[in-house]
Amino acid sequence: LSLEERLANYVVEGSKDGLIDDLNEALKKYAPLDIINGPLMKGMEEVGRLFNDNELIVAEVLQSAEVMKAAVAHLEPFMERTETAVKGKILLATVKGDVHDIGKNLVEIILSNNGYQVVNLGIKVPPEQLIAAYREEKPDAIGLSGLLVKSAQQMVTTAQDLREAGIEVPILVGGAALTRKFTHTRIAPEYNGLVLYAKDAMDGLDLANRLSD
Ligand code: B1M
Repeated sequence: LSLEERLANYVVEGSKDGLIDDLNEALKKYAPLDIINGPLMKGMEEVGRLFNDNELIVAEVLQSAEVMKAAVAHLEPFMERTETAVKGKILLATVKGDVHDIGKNLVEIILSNNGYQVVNLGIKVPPEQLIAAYREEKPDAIGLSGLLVKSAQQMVTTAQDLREAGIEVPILVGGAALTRKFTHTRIAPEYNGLVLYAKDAMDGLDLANRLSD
């Protein structure tokens, strides 16, 4: 197998045997983020497909998630970072009812490596908790992640609750269940501030930079 195929396979098989050596090998050729977005994401997509076809059980998907997390943790120190002063503070959360956090944590890494102070509230964060954290932290923006279809609807509810609490800072939304269209037609109308859709973590950084400029 090629190096790229092996990297995808670690994720699919949920195995860490040899992972670090191959990641180090890949770092000679690719930027850390390209390793994540390329072979590792390809593996995760395959996991999603197998899971969907009932060829994997949740416990196995969890193993795959562990491999992905270990890989991201290994690659993180090699990522580019800017030593600029804090560009802004961002509150980050996976929405209520949703446990998926690999994408959100990637967003945290990218933002914090690029001059943002990130307050990561974790997973299954209900609107009340977000509102309380907003009042305490006074962030410049709020980032919401969600991968389940029901999480897209939960973002609509969350936007409504934030609006009712008088919050108007920009909201950045992302995650597999979401589309730009859903963001603009369903979430944005429920909120008094900007609602921006990010297709991936780098896109999230671009949007945050545009807001802070
Ligand atoms: Co789940 N899961 N899962 N899962 N899981 C999906 C999402 C699913 C599509 C798999 C499938 O069936 N094909 C499916 C959703 C179906 C649907 O709603 N339509 C699904 C399901 C059904 C479930 C359960 C319900 C299964 C069950 O229990 N029967 C359950 C849900 C529990 C719950 O949330 N209440 C569940 C559980 C799990 C695990 C715990 C086993 C594990 C998560 C572990 C963890 O996160 N700690 C897991 C995993 C790993 C997946 C898949 C396979 C991979 C997700 C992932 O980590 N991708 C996923 C299938 C898939 O996506 N192919 C699947 C890698 C990650 C880097 O990508 O998070 O998409 P992602 O992030 C991307 C972008 O989306 C974006 O940037 C990242 C790339 O740079 N992004 C943002 C994300 N958030 C952003 C926020 C931003 C900006 C960009 O700004 C704020």
